[in-house]
Amino acid sequence: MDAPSKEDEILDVAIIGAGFGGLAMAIALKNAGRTAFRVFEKAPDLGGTWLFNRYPGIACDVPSFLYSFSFAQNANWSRSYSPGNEIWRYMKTVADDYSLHPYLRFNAPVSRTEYDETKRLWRITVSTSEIVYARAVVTGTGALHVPSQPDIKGLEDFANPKFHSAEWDERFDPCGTTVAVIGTGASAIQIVPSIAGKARQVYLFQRTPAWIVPRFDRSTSAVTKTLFRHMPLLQKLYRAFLYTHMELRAVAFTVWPSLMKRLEKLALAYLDATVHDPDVRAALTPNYTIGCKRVLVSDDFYPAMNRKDVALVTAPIERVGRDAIVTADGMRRPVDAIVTATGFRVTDWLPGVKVIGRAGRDLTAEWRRTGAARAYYGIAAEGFPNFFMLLGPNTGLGHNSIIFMIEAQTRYIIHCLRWLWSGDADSVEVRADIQDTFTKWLNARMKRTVWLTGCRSWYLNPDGTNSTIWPSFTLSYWWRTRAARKGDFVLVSQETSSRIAA
Ligand code: N01
Repeated sequence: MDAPSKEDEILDVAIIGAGFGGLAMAIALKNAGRTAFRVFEKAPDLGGTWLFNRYPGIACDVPSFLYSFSFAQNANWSRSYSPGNEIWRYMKTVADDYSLHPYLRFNAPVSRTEYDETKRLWRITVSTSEIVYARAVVTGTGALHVPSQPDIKGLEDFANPKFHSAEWDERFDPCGTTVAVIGTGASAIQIVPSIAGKARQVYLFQRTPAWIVPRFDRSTSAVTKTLFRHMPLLQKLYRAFLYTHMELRAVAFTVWPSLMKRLEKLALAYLDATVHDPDVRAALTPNYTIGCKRVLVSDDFYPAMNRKDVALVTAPIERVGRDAIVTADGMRRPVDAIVTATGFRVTDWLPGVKVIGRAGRDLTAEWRRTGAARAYYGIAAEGFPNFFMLLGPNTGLGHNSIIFMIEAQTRYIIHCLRWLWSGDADSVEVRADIQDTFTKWLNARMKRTVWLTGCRSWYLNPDGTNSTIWPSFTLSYWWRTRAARKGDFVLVSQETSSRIAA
């Protein structure tokens, strides 16, 4: 049971991506007693976001005791918000504990997956020419990994080191240098305090100020670790407390954004108490509803802004010279390195993978044409049988741990796959009318949320619609996806060879 199938067999499931999603799916398959699956990962190792993002100061903005699998809890988190490298090592340990390595294929980018309606199989192109067949495909490609580079005149010709936050050049030593950081999102506010004091000068180029609340990060005491190791129930209770605490925020995010005013007051009080210079304080004060962009958590970003060797630049960047940045006010600042902490191409779904479903339909091309990615609970799309997504459209979160969503999705997908395994069907595809009804509900629900209160954010498509965030409580997502309903799908069996609504 524990050995994977031979390479030339038809796979039960091909998983794309070995981040949190891909690992969770692999474990769910193993738990279901399936072994004929593979995880195809383009990188040389597992970890996804936590493999790629290696910049100084990286940590998750969700507490570690919650940002981890419910079934693989770790009593040894070093801090409430443990560093990125520790999260990556946790993922490696989970993969070891569940003996996933025989199922993982690294340096194996999937470039295309096409549904063969006659064979009812997915034909998957790995690298450029290897072909693999699978009955089902599950994508765990994540959203936050294709760097979004700013379109700034001259940036290409900058002669000194320059790199995106997610492509941190580990050979670069900031000591004694002048570093420009462009952007003030979650990545930038971790990078700036980490290099401040080492660099001779840091210039932080801000386009829009972020709402920032204190993180209250602290190291986990030896006593806590011992208690959690010996009393796992206690750790579960703590996790439940963290979950509930974060989940309650969904009331303000998704039902009554006006409740955000209280959080705004707290954030402003924190800004006032921490940043000394009134001009810098004013420049760091956002003018949109808190939560509209991701709320950032940090204990050391505002204190770093008090340093003499850290300067906030709010004048728009006009151009980059060979060794300097020139702003619209005519100022030229010579810099030794530029870090573009400018986010990710979040709304370019399934980057690098062409997904061709029934009748030659191209999933991402359709999404681009309609202006927004849509899928049933972000998991299944009409026209794409036996194809499932982890963290697909509208399943991102602004208020809680994404791993909760991943676990709900793997459970749902296993439900659907069981119809294939039991012989009830050879193909399973969400019904078009069910997906439409869901999309209408989602759009109506979204209107009430804080994400549509008027700001520019990576949550939104160019037309201002939101196809990234789940517009409600995670508890409601869990409840709605606790079991897949056959009635929501078209199940096709080989015997009849006809498409029948179950
Ligand atoms: O990216 P972002 P990020 N000129 O898109 C600015 C997760 N994450 O990598 O706001 C000048 O948030 C842009 O300005 P504006 C987390 O979910 C988590 O920081 O568009 N500036 C913005 O300030 C997070 O939300 C963690 O006006 C330009 C910044 O760049 C998500 O990843 C750590 C510009 C981009 O901010 C993305 O975070 C890291 C331009 N041309 C990431 N273009 C943790 O868990 C963009 N900007 C800790």
